Amino acid sequence: MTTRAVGDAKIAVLSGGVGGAKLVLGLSHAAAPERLVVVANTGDDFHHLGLHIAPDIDSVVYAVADLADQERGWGRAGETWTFMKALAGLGGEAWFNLGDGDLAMHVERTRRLADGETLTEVTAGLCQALGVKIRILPMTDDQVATIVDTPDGPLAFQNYFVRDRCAPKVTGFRFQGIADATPNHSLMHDLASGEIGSVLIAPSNPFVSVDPILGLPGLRAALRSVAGPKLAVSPIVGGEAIKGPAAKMMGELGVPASAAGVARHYAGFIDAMVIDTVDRAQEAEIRALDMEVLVTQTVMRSLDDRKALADTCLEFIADLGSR
Ligand code: FO1
Repeated sequence: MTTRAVGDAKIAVLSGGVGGAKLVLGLSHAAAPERLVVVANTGDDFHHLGLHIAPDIDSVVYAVADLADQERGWGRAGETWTFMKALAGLGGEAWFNLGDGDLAMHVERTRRLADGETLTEVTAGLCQALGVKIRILPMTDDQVATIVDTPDGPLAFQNYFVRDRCAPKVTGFRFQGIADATPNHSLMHDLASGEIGSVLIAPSNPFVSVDPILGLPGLRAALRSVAGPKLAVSPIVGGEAIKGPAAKMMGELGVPASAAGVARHYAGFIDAMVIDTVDRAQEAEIRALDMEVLVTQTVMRSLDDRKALADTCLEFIADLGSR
């Protein structure tokens, strides 16, 4: 096994959709493409209208390809909705919005999968077509489906998230198929050969975006054994999620919706947290979990914010690695 200096080695970035995609875009400006190995959650993937939809992969790909709709946080900018309107007019299932340009992504992904390519190969092909140079890997090529448990029974993730607008109370999560799934082969190869020098958990939902990745058999241990720093950027700022239901979920699960609550969730796996300046008061509580803490501006409104947070994370990784 070769072990490179942390400052040169690859970084495994664990990411969900919206928040994670913003940081990945910043990182794509701040680091050489060959240093980044983005591992995208596929627990949100589902089959809909005969298509394989992979929302978190696409959010990251669109962000880096500069195609993302910044307002919505998902799908493409400048979309048209002819297909959706026609589908609704036929009385079809129109609760999940597929823009015309976005639709092409799902049609092409589904075709390639049916032709026998793995999701890793399909994603690499789509990235190449869109000029994305960093490696974006699905967490697994196998099917894993996030199930949201509620007092009224289980819900498939997109039914909970989009159809029911995250309204049902959450009592827990399950990741169907995870016990039989194999973590991404290319990632496992890089981990086994010592190519990965650090692990960065993007500001994504800990329960439904990051836990499915860490729950894949053997992956948590393989990531934990990376020699360099393991850190997370808190997706909770001032008690709220920047976007999405993370804070609501934490409240319903009886976990404090705070940066410290996120740190506690990852305790024993990570060595350091990046938290926002508004959460400075939680620094001591997080340090008591045996973690280093970096307090900085983490809210990414502009491209400059994304690049600045990426630069800060890279400097923190180099600093932690040199101690
Ligand atoms: N999110 C919504 O809130 N409403 C939608 O209609 C919707 C459509 C959609 C289509 C493609 C895609 O890649 C993502 C889409 N999302 C939509 C977002 C998606 O449900 C979430 O980003 C993730 O699954 C949570 O990370």
